[in-house]
Amino acid sequence: MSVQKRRSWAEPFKIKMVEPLKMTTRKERELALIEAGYNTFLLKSEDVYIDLLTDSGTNAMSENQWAGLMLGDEAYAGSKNYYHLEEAVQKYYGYKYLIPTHQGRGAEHLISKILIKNGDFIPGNMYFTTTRLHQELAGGTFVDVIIDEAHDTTSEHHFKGNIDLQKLEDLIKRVGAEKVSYVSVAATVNMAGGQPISMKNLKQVRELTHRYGIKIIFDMTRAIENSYFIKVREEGYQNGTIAEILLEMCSYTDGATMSAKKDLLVNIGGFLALNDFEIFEEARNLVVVYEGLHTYGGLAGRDMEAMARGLEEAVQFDHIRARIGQVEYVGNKLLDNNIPIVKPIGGHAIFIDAKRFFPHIPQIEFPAQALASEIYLDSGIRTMERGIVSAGRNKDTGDHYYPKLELVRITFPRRVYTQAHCDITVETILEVFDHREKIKGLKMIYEPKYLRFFQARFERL
Ligand code: PLI
Repeated sequence: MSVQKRRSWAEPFKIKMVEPLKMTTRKERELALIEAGYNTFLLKSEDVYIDLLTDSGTNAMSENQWAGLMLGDEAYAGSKNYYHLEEAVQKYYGYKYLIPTHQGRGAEHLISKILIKNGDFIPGNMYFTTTRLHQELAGGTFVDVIIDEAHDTTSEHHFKGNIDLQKLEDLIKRVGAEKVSYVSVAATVNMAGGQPISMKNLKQVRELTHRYGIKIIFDMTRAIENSYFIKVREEGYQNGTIAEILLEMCSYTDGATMSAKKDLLVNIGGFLALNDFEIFEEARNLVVVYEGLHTYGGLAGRDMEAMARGLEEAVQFDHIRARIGQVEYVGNKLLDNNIPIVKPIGGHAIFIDAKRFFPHIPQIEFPAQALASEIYLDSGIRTMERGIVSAGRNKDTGDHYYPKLELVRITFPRRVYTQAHCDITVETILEVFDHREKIKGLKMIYEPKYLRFFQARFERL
C-alpha cells in the first residue's frame, strides 16, 4: 500500500516589519472590561493581545502597496491614483463607472439615497448592519430572503448565502415590482457566518429580476473570498481563475458597493461601482456633498493607489487559499474539540454559536456579548458579538429583533497573525468552554439610537 504524502500550503509571504504585542494580567483585563462596559468595541487597542475583532481595515499591506503610498498624487482633482483604481475596478470587477468613498457605508449611503423611495422594499440575503440602516434611513424596509439553512448553525449547505427564489418572488408579487428598489445581494454573507452565494443562484436571481425589471446591487466587500468558495465547491468552476469567477459574478449585477477595507488588503477605503450612466451621474453629484470630489471621495490619493495594488494581489489564488486556509485551520481545531461553531467554516471568520455554548443564558441576557467578554478576560483576545445586540430594534415596533443567530465572531485580519496566534486562540476558547456553566449573562445599561453594538454598555448580572 502506498502512503499518501501530505503536501501543505503556507502563506505566500514572509514578515518584513513587526509590531510588538502587549500582554496584560487578568486583573488588568478585568478593569479594562468594566471600563469598556463589557463591549469589546470600547476596549483600548493597546489593552488587546490578539485582535480578532474584525477583518475590516486591519490588513497588513504588502511592500508593493507601501511603495504605492509614496506615489500618492494628492491633487484635489483628477489624481492619477483615481484613474489607476478606475482601471483596476474595470478590469477585475467589470463595472464601467467608479465613485470612491471613504469606506463601504459611504457607498451604501449614496446608492440608498438614489434608488430607495419612501415605502420601498429591499430584499436581500440577510441584513448587514450599516447596509440595512442606510436603506431604512432612506425610507425603505429590508426583507430577508436568504435560504432557511442560513439561519441554522448546524446546516452544512455549501452555499448558505443563497437567496430563496420563492421568498423573493413572493415579495415582488405581494408589494409589486415598482416598490422593490433593488435586490441587495451580498457575497460572502457576513451575518450568516461568512457564507458564500453560488454562481448558479446569483444567475437565477438575475433571471428573476430581469423578468420584473428590478436591479441587483451587489455588496462585493468579500466577493473575492466568495469566488474562492465557488472555485472549490461549485461544479464547473474548478478550472476557473479567481479573477474570472469574480468577473462573472459581477456581470449578473447592475452595480456594487464596496468596503475595500476587507478583500482589498488596505486599511481604509471603499467605492460605488456602476454600469448605468444616469445613476452614476447622480452619484457623482451626491458624492461631492457627503464625501468629497468624485475623483477622491474622502480618500487620499495614496489610499486609492493602495487599493488598486491590493486588488491585483487579492485575486491571486495562493493569497486567497492561505487567507481562507488560516480561518479553516482554527475552525477545524474548534470542531475537533466539539465547540459549537457555524458550519461550514466561513471565509473571514469563525462564528461561535453562543446559544449552544451557553444554553443557560437566555437571548435577552446577551449570551454572545457575554462570551466575547469572557474570551477577552481569559487571554486578551478581542472578538465581536453578532447577535441580538448587533441586530438592533425593529424600526416600527421598537422591540429587539431576536435574531435566530446569536454568534461571536472570531475574525481574522489578512496576513497579520501566525499559526501560533491561532493556536493560542483555540486554547482560549477551550478554556472558556471548560467553565461555561459558571458564566452569567449581561444587562444593557446604555443603548445608543443607531448601530447600538458599537457603543452600548453592559453590566454583569
Ligand atoms: O465598514 P465599512 O463602512 O467600510 O463597510 C460596511 C460593510 C458593508 N458590507 C459588509 C458585508 C461589511 O462587512 C461591512 C463592514 N463590516 C465590518 C466593519 C465588519 O467588521 O465586518
